[in-house]
Amino acid sequence: MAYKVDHEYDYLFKIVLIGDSGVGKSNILSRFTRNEFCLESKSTIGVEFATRTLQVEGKTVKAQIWDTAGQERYRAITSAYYRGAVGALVVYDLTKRQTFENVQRWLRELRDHADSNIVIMLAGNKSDLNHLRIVAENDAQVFAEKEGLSFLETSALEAHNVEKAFQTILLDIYQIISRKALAAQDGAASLPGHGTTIKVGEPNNSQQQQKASCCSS
Ligand SMILES: Nc1nc2c(ncn2[C@@H]2O[C@H](COP(=O)(O)OP(=O)(O)O)[C@@H](O)[C@H]2O)c(=O)[nH]1
Ligand SMILES: [Mg+2]
Repeated sequence: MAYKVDHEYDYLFKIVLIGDSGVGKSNILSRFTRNEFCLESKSTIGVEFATRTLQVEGKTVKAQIWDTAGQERYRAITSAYYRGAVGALVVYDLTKRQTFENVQRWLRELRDHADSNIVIMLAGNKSDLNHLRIVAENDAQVFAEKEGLSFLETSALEAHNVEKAFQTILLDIYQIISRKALAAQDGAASLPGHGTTIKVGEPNNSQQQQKASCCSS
């Protein structure tokens, strides 16, 4: 979803985290939204989404980031997860070749379920484990360029590039929305008496609660 409101933020952007189980999605989320990291692996953390509000090009943007809560293990991510998403971070583990191979599958999933204009970024996580690296940075970079995605290597553990990954996605989304708003204004100017309607994705009507979070138990 991406729509303008009057009060505490200018825009609300839904971003989904996808990728194989164990690649670090939940820790990327907790690093970005709470500056926390969990060493022990927990398959189901129970967070549906977490939010963080930040400035993008002088606008207040609320990023609402959805985590899979373990469904990716069973390949049972529902289309509701993708509904209204304007950004996606596709994560693999650079110490596990299979998680990189599976990125293709996740991109297909996005093509099937998400809006065709969704902004996608590829993240090779666990860059702190360079001595265990299997996926070369250049291979991923070449793949990302071929697929038209932006790309970064991240470490949720060391808080490396996590902020930058989300900032990049949010800026890309913001620029798309600004262009659409401009185009809508131009269109409205040539239609006297018609107001300007900007619709990008769907507004979020469901006020879902955040549940128990990692590291709090
Ligand atoms: N070394 C290292 N371990 C990480 C990193 N991110 C996550 N992990 C570990 O990888 C495991 C899986 O992480 P998790 O966030 O639950 O992955 P998810 O299944 O994709 O949500 C956990 O043991 C984390 O501590 C990272 O950047 N570096
Ligand atoms: Mg998880």
